[in-house]
Amino acid sequence: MSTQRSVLPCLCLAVLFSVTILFLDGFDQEAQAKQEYRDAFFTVYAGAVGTTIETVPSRTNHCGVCHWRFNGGGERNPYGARLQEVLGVHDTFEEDILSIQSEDPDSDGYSSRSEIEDLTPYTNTPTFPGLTPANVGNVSRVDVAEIQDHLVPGSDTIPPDVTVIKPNGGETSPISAVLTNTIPSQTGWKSRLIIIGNTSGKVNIRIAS
Ligand SMILES: [Ca+2]
Repeated sequence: MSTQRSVLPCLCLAVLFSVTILFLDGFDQEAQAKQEYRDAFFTVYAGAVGTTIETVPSRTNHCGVCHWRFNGGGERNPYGARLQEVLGVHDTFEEDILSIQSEDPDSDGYSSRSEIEDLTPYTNTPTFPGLTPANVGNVSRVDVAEIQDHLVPGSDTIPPDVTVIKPNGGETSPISAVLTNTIPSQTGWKSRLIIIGNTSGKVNIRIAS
């Protein structure tokens, strides 16, 4: 009896140890796989490295392209969920990623490729292909203020400051005359009426100044 009592705890510990090893091994494999997906994404979209969709001060080298939780793991956002559906379908992860880039999984009106690669005419791209103002409340482990301007492609909302150099007042010039402007962006703008004309007529242009 004494032998049985001493062997049983040993067996239990051995089983627990084996299960723990298997669990940790599985965890390591999952983490490695996710790192490979991340590496593949930023290989395909190398221009996005260093931008908000790749790293932010509150969570460097984050996993927010695919996961609600910016440190990775857990439920995926719409882009991550869609990518998960095609992972392994093609020969490489890069091809899996490219295969869905024309889709719009977060339904914000912009394809994932546009959100990630169209740097003009937008001023806030790359944007997250799986996040929108409507669902950004689901993210965690990140300072939302650092990402909220990079959810949907958009243009600069600060009107330009326009200085008209030619003509600069009173004189006439051909309608086809080219205005030379300096256009730094700043706040506190207002509209100004500028009249450009020749002997056959004139064109009124209202611009911001
Ligand atoms: Ca989108």
